This record gives sequence, structure tokens and C-alpha cells, in this order.
Amino acid sequence: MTAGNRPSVLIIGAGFGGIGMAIELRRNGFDDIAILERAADLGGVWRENTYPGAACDVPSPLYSFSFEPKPDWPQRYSGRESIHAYLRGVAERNGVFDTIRFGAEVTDAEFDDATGHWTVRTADGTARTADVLISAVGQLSRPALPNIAGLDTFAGAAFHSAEWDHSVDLHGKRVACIGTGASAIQYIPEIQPKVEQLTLFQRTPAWVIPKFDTDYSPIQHRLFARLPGALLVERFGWWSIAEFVSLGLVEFPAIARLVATLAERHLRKQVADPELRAKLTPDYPIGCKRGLFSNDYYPALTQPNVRVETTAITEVVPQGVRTADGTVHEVDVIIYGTGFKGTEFLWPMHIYGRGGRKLSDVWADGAHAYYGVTVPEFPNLFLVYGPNTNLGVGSIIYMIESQARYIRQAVELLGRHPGHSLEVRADQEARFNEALQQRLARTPWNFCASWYRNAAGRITNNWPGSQTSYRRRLRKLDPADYTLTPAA
Ligand code: N01
Repeated sequence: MTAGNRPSVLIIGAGFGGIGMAIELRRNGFDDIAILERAADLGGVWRENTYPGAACDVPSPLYSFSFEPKPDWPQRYSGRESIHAYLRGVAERNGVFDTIRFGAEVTDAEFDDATGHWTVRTADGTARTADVLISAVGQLSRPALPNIAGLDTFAGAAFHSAEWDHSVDLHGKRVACIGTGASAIQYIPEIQPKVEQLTLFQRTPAWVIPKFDTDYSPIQHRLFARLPGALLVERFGWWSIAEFVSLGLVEFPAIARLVATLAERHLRKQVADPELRAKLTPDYPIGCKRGLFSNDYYPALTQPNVRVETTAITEVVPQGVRTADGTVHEVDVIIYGTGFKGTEFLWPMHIYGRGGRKLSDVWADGAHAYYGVTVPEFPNLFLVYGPNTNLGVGSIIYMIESQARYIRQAVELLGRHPGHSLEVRADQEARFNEALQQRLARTPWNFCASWYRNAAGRITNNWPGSQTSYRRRLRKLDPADYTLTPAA
């Protein structure tokens, strides 16, 4: 415990979660903070995902910190460069950039029952200790390659969307794109005009919703700068839409049907060919997978150099991709838009709690945590964007702020009890989790496979409600939910 009973804190990850957490602590007088970041730059997914067209499909006035509104977003749905630059600026202006230790990849962390400290080791062999450990590694930081035979045999260039190989010139190439998620629908319209032939291997069609995008004009920038209330109105508008649509997840399915109608009309309007339209029509409830927003995805798929292949892939061979009908689709490049290891929380770090208990063992059947933030038997450990905190609709930054405020209260509580460790009560977490599972059972996420569910079908990633219902519940930490234990 540092001077003035201010616990020392180590944060893992310098994305929106880690930076938001550090700022919340800094603003409340905690100075002994370090952020351990494996890469050479901050930014998390906005640093890693450099694929063409990478942008956020949540409007920027909402996808930004409440305490750092930005009047000059170039577009309503800003590109990754703008978002990355915004996060850097926020970190610098709020005095947390200098707390980042770059190139520090955490491999394992261990709680010491005797001292009540965490010892955190990084890949270079360095060990650091702190009173509190906060993981802010996100849910989508580890790309997943598909489980398809023969991936290594392909003779051409192949890469994952989150590890885009910019040295590969796609002009005039035959390209196979595997996957039709939020990443693919952003880069397919960008690469389609360049390539000779694009074969899109679609296992499941997506629900695609029109994107009400706009470039903000210089007049709007001036207005937002001079009248901050105007930007707040825009933020409030998008927040309200997210709140309304999220009601469609559990309470009012009619709202989900309304959004589905919008998506169906979008498909009808943009795709005239009935055969292609049939291929692109989802046969599962909207919201089950993440809803996608695009105005240029369908038009790209109607171009003469694009083929949507729905026959299942059986293997990758040196010349290309073989499908179940025996056809070998010869290509020069394969792009895997196949998502992330989203259900493997905190993987591949080894985290040991009280009595050497391993977090991956506790989570063997699926990750769970009290409001996604804290786990019994792992004292003084907190998670930002942990299990069941992802949203079907809304802004993750809003969720991150809710968590940061709650975790800051936990750190303050700990500070008031020097020499103690703080741990959520197991019965409290179990009760919370039971209620959560009951509510999750009523969501559309049960009706298809997605990165929201683990191999056993358990929904480990999503919060079954609105961003505001989550915030309300985390507003005030109740010390009765926790036990304080004196160090041995
Ligand atoms: O990945 P995904 P993503 N054979 O997991 C297919 C966030 N994000 O990178 O649906 C054939 O959504 C798989 O098929 P299926 C956002 O939260 C945000 O696109 O399982 N296909 C699916 O089509 C998003 O949800 C933004 O049948 C295979 C695709 O690969 C999350 O990141 C932008 C396959 C994977 O889709 C992940 O999106 C981009 C196989 N063996 C991303 N294995 C914003 O704008 C997998 N697939 C904020």
C-alpha cells in the first residue's frame, strides 16, 4: 500500500479499457499506476485492425468517452485512424500516457495470500508487484483461424483480417474471403474494385442494416465546438436509439422484428438477383449474431467479379479452397475474416488466485464474473470488459466507463482497509450468475453459433440488457457484496 493508503495498481492493456481505467483512478488521486502493454503503441483493436475500410459501426459521438467529447469527428462512423488518434490524445491530455510500459506482455500473475499482493510477470522475465491487478485485455484481441484442414498447405498469400498483410498487392488477384462478420463487410467493398475475382465463402448470411452515415461539415465542427450541447444532443440521440433497440433483445421482440424489416428492405433494395438475394437472406432471428451496418456491402456482392459461394469448405489445398461438391476454387490470396477467440477470456495469461487457484480452471465451463468485473477467490483482481459485458447494441466505451467507476470504488474501499484484500462473496456471485443465465436463456443469442457463446453453447460474452441497465447496477459498490481479509 503506497502513501496515504492509496493502493498500487497494475493494469494490463492500453486499449480503451486500460486507458479509461487509468484515467478514472488518476482523477481520483491514485498515482501509483502502471499500464502493461504488449505492443509498442496503445490502441488495442484500433491499433491491430488495419484492414482496408476499418471503422467503427457505432456512431463516434457515442463511441467516445463522456468526459472527452470530440467536436471534430470527420464522420459519424469514424475510421480507425481517427479513433486511434483520439485515444492517444485522451491518454496524453489526461496524464496517463506516461504510465504505459510498452513491450510488456503479461504471461502470468499470482496472488500472494501472505502479503495480499499480486506478482505479475512479463515475457521478458520482469516481475512487478502491486496491491491491485486490473485486466483490460478486451474480448477480441486474439485472432482465430478457422478449423479447416490444410490451411498450411496453401501456396499463395494468406492472412487474418486482424493481421492484414499490406505487402500483398491485391490488384488483379483472385481472392478468397472466408467469413461474413463485421470485419469482412467493411473490407470486402474496399478490395472488390481492385481484385480480378473475389470468391466470398459464406457459411451464414448476416443481417445487414442501413448505415445512416454522414461526413460532418466544417460548419458542424464549429457548431459542436462552440455549442457543446449540440454534440451532446447527437450523443443522446444515438444513446436513445441503442436503448430502444436493446429492449428488443428480451422485453419487446416487436422492436427486433421492426429492425429485421428494415434489414429485409435494405437487401431487397440493394440486391435485384433473386438467387443472390436468397443466398444472402438469414434464416435465424436478428440479433442472434451481431447486427451489421453497411451501405456498400451488398452492392459490392452484386459486381460481376464477385461470387458468393455457400457450399461448405472441406479443405484448403495448395491451389485454393476445396468445397464439399469437390470443386477446387483456385485463388492467389486467402483472407480469413474468421473472428477472434472471444470466449477465451484473459487467454493465454496464467492467473493464480487465492491458494494457487487457476482462473482457467475456475472458468473451465465458461467464464463468469460478478457483473463481469470480479471473481471469487481472486482478491484484488478486477476485469474491464470481462465476461457478459459485451453489448448486442450500444457503445462498449459506455460500459467501460461504468466498470471503471465501479472498480475505482473497490480500490478506494481497499485503501480504507490497509493490509486487507478484497474479494467478492462466492454466494453473491453465484446468485448473480444464476439470474443472469435465466435472462440469457430468453435472448436471441441462443438460436445460432457466434463468438458470444463457447463450445458448450454457454453465452459468456454478452450482457442481456441495455448499457444503461448495466450502469445503474454498477453505480454504487455495496461493501456487503465483498469480504475483506487481513493478509496472513
Ligand atoms: O468476426 P465474426 P469479425 N468456415 O466472429 C466465419 C467486432 N468488430 O472479425 O457465422 C467458414 O463476427 C463465420 O461464419 P459463421 C464486433 O463485435 C467491430 O467479423 O460462424 N466460415 C463468420 O461469418 C464483431 O462481432 C467492428 O457461420 C467461418 C466469420 O467467419 C467482432 O469484432 C468492426 C469459419 C467470423 O465473424 C468480430 O467480427 C469489426 C469456417 N470454418 C469487428 N469459421 C466495429 O465496427 C468462422 N467463419 C465496432
